[in-house]
Amino acid sequence: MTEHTNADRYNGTWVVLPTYNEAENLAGISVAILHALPGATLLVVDDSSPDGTGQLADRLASQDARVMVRHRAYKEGLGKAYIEGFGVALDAGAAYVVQMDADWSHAPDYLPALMAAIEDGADLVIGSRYTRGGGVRDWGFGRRIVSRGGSLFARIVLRLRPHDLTGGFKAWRRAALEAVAWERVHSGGYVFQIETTYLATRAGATVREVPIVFKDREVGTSKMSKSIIVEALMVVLQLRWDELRGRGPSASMIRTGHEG
Ligand SMILES: Nc1nc2c(ncn2[C@@H]2O[C@H](COP(=O)(O)OP(=O)(O)OP(=O)(O)O)[C@@H](O)[C@H]2O)c(=O)[nH]1
Ligand SMILES: [Mg+2]
Repeated sequence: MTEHTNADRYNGTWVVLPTYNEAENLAGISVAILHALPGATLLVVDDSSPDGTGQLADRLASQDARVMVRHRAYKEGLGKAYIEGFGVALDAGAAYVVQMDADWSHAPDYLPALMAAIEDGADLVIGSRYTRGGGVRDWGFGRRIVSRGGSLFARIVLRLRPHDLTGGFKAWRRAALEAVAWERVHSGGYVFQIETTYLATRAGATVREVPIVFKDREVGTSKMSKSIIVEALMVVLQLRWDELRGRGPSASMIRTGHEG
């Protein structure tokens, strides 16, 4: 049994944080993330935000060796940013990878709870609004219906167990990330979260939910739109359709061994 100093705790864990115009949130959220997971690496993936988030990230990186930055030339949506960030983390040897939003919707206080479930053997942990103890704050009726309805729809159509399939606060064991058939991902915003949990599940990952209370962004503007919702519904139906016609992802069981 090795002694952990607090500073080493969560060594090998990478937190991938995609940003687009989060200059008002980035400094604070970075401190909070590294306070929650002191030995972790924080990778900011910025799509050339016009508000200077990328330069701010560079400054943070120059002040703290745990912070890294990946600059992307164009805004290509959350999914693409995540795929690139996951690749960087895996190439660097990450044992665990966390994904979360930079707008304080995903409270960094929950990070140790997500990591505890991973350390307990889960391959993928979902910070879940729709499991006992979870919830949402500051959302109107419409947004609640869309989010809950979207999760329920995907859950039924794709026959998945988790209750929150649209949330983006997740922790991955390396083997689970490696098992996802990334070439099948449509890479959109909202639907990316459904697809990755679906693909991990079909690859044999053990998925667990940990309750979180989700807070709406206070700074910046919301990007939710009708077209995003329609895209999500269509993609979910397409995934099931492909499966029924024998064109689903191959059931490559992952062998994690839970060596942890
Ligand atoms: N790199 C990158 N990050 C993005 C992009 N779109 C969104 N993000 C980031 O992804 C995270 C989630 O995006 P949000 O805009 O909060 O999406 P949301 O939570 O569905 O919508 P609201 O919070 O209601 O605006 C935030 O950290 C954003 O800054 C993108 O195209 N590229
Ligand atoms: Mg948000």
